[in-house]
Amino acid sequence: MPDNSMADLMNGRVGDHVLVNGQKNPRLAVAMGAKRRLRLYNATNARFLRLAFANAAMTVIGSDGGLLEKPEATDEILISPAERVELVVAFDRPGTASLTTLDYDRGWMGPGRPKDAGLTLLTVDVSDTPAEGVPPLPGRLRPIAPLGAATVSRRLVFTETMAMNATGMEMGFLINGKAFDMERVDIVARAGETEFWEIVNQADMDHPFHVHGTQFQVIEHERDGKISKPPFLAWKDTVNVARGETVRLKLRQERQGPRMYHCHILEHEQLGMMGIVDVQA
Ligand SMILES: [Cu+2]
Repeated sequence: MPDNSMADLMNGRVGDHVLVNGQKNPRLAVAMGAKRRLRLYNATNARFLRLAFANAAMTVIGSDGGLLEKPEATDEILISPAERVELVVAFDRPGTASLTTLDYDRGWMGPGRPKDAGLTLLTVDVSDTPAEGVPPLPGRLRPIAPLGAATVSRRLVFTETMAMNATGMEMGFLINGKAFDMERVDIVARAGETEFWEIVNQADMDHPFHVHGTQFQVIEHERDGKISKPPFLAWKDTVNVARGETVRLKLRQERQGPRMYHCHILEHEQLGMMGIVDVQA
């Protein structure tokens, strides 16, 4: 494997191909009218996947933390590195259906921005023999109780730094002005307490924020003064914080002990964008 280039260090290493279960554009055969439950996990290091299904209908049924309250039909989904989404895809038209990528600008720095659009990740051959006994999706999947009032508010500000040193340009990715330190506890939290976290991305590129030990509920996104709410309540442990965006969420840690929160792009985390939360009794 060649060493990371400067573009890899800045953007996170993207690689040359997107594979599905280790294969390049694998094929699946289904009968017309069949439904398939697909659990998508963006296990790439640094590739943002904005996905559509040509010739098939997608319904989101789950997120990072399991089922939603009810199925939600959608035309496209964005999954940042480490995010998951669970779909039911209906193949109602004979012919070829394919999972493809759309363009997404995550604030690529420098030259060499990969072509994100027009990749075919999975091809499905839909026969003209109708499928039999396909059950409808249930209207309700499970209840999700909203996390109640928070007793603590925290603000995490993401920034980037660039400096010249003897060997060239050096990037830094910081949270509240600090690079990660294994010996430093950044946040002390109480087990069982609901907290409000505001993740402010003042950097020039998107950062998928991930926290260990629990699942959170995104309350809202704010960008250019415009506030938007997520289309549905969901449990998540990773959320993309777009450049210039603020994401507000609620979370509760139940298990005691120290653990990490970080940007899920490996190079960003290695270059500083990580902190330690210590959960105490
Ligand atoms: Cu990042």
